[in-house]
Amino acid sequence: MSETFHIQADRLLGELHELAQISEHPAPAVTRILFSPEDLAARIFLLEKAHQAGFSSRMDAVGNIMIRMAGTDPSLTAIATGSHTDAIPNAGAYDGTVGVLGGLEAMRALKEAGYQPRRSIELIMFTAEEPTRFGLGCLGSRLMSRCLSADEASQLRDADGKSLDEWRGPHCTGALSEVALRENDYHAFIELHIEQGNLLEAKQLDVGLVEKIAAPASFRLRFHGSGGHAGAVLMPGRRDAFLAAAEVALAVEKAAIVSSSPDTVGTTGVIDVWPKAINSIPCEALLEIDFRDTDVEARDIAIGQIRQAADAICARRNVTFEWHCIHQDPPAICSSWLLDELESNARMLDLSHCRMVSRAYHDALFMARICPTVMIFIPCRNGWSHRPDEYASPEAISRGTQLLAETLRKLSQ
Ligand code: HGY
Ligand code: MN
Ligand code: MN
Repeated sequence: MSETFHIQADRLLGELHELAQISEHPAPAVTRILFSPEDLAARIFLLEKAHQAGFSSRMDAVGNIMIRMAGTDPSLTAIATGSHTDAIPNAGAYDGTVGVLGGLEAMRALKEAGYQPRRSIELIMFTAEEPTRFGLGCLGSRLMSRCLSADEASQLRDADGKSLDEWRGPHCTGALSEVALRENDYHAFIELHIEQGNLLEAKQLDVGLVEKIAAPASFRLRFHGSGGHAGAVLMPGRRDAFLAAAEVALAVEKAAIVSSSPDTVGTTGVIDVWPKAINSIPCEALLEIDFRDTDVEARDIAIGQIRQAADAICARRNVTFEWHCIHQDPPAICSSWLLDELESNARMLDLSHCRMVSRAYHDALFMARICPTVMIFIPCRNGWSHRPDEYASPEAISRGTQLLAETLRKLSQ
């Protein structure tokens, strides 16, 4: 294929490396929590690169950043691409950033090749794809797609009780209600992302074309027992809140293992106890549970089993608990015509590929509610992600970016 544009892999890899240094924790770990100094610095980093390339930018009331390569026909809706730059504690350098900086590189390469789109091309850096600050992931894309109302967003509080409005106040202007987009405000949305699994590496394929994004759910459980002196209170009759929580965490694992679907996964990633004293029986305990499947029926049956197990465990232990659903989302089915488009471009670029599911969630899960959406996956070493040794090769990143650029070029003509 004659090169109609040139992806400058060195420039892209250099920027990924530069961005990875903007972190609350020392390299190779990457930590960038919503509206932290590191998150704000990453936003400035991206905007500087975008403005250097001659693109315009705007930011909405929750901090979603839109970077635009203007098209010649303003009556046409834009083609969008994008992902996130925020990162959970002790994460890696490629989750989300490949989609943001790869999208920027795709737009720059097209511009430098003298390409003039009819439809504008818009790169979106979504606010808070990770759930770390408020316990809810995809905050920016949920508000955009109206899966979260402005009122619900305003009620969010972080672990210290600080609200979203307090956090966004110094950095964003406007009402949260203005973030919502209308159906088909975008012609299509394409997200480039590392696979965060090892299928592509195992099959030695260049790219994955995502046809379905798993249905994520998460819950917060608070347990109430009675405390007491670790030495003086004999075992019979104890109401140990932590041990009830511990049994429920094992019930989460069991429900995922016995599920009829091989894609059911359950994780208890957050646990806390009070008063957290070695010689005091825990009177309170907290669990935060992440539970998913590509099959939403199988997921919800398993969640029902966890609920029943929690009722039985707490009744037996004479402990009470509250079950708070943080979110329980349906899966996203990606656009068939966009998948066909990606497939023909992958063939034309001689990229080996397969159609696959995404077990991680992404902003694409919510963009799919408001416009035709698809994802491009690239392989990452051993499928590792959300850990400092997360790694995608320069070749993989460059190939994924090339497919994205070609697809953006074709769709914006
Ligand atoms: O948890 C996820 O699937 C995403 O990485 N936030
Ligand atoms: Mn992630
Ligand atoms: Mn991600």
